[in-house]
Amino acid sequence: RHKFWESQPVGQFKDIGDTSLPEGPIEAPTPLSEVKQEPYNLPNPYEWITCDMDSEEMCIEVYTLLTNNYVEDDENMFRFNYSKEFLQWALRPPGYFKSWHIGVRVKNSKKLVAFITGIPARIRVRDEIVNMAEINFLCVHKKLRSKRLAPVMIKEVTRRVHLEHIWQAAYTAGIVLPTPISTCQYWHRSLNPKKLIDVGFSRLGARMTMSRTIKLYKLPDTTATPGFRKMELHDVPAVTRTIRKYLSQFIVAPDFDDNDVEHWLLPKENVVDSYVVECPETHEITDFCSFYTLPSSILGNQSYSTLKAAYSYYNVSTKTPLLQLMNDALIVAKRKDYDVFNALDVMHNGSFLKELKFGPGDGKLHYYLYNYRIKQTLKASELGLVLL
Ligand code: MYA
Ligand code: JJ1
Repeated sequence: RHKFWESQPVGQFKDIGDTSLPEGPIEAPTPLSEVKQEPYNLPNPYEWITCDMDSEEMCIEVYTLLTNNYVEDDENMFRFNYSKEFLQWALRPPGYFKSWHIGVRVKNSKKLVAFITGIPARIRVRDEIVNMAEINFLCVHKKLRSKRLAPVMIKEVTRRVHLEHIWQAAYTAGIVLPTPISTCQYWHRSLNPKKLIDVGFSRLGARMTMSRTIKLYKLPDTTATPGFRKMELHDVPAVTRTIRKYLSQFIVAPDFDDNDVEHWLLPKENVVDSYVVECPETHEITDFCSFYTLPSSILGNQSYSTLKAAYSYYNVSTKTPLLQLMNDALIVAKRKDYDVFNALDVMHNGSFLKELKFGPGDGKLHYYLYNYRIKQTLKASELGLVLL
């Protein structure tokens, strides 16, 4: 059934429930001298390239490939439309390796036809901090599908990750592969219900009119929490302390330091938005919330071409109730003209989704680890990790 994945060091379906298998690495690190020194062979018309994401031209090529060929919903109505600025941010975190930004192009025409990326991350699994690669943006041009290019790309990124002495990886996918450590549900909170209904993203509920629907999703113009403000550079140490402590309760979570927090959480226009709650008396940072911007192209609609979506990222509440904090996040997203606010049921998100009028979507997201076994499938609420 899974010729490729059955050959890889990942949890296998046949081993589910086998409690005799230990947690941790599935295979030991290969001696570096045994890591293949040359790239894997590609079918003849194609060649490998390393994508220089500092280059505006390269960035445009990658952006164009993904805009036309990346992830769609199950009815092919929407396609993720990551911006160039977003891709540069996502692919150049502290300590990134250019060699992990891998393209495949046609030798003759030089056209970019496939892409896969890795970035380094320290991920804690229970009480072990593991150096991993986060693998994302795997994409093969629509005209080259089902030719078994993806396994070659995955093997090539694995080889280049191994060359940096890293033996584990984390990734997410909308499809079931051998085997998820956890399965999450997407939830959606309408901010602009009329547009969402017009483009087929959502439907008018039973016994609902458009005007009742618009009223249902109305939000205040201003946030409710005293001291709620945009995160600034000087907040980095306090945010790092708050978020580290908060993430320590989850079974799988990133191990963020100040540099990571500066990169991943400092606001970047149209890429990532972050807010802190600064206690008006003590000036302590007590709470934090963030979302990233990932529009989708609307395929074949006469009136609209893009859906502006905010995706819940890391949220921490120590004083402000999470419900109130997230309502304030919805208010700022609405004010910034987002059409919808999306969230997974990870961390404590389950505690506010229904009350804040999120509804379950038709998409699921499966989380995976490469070369690291976890004994039991985790609940979404045990995950403290959000990939882009
Ligand atoms: S998830 C986003 C994936 N991208 C898309 O969905 C965009 C639209 N789709 C496409 O571009 C293509 O359909 C892709 C497959 C490229 C996805 N993850 O070449 P094929 C397996 C892993 O004939 P194609 C993301 O980016 C499939 O089960 N494997 O298929 C995270 C089959 O193997 P097996 C996948 O449709 C990526 C084989 O590929 C996925 O032309 C994490 C078929 O190959 C998938 N999403 O191309 C990658 N889709 O026979 C793993 C299909 O065994 C990283 N397949 O079932 C692993 C860690 C590596 C680093 C390790 C370091 C130590
Ligand atoms: O966005 C998604 N679904 C939407 C649109 C569905 C369109 C028809 N298929 C959805 N809308 C309902 C919203 C409604 C609002 C009012 C309250 C009730 C709900 O359900 C889905 C997620 O649900 N997204 C996708 O399918 C995109 C792919 C998801 C897998 C992502 C893989 C990522 C790879 C990462 O590396």
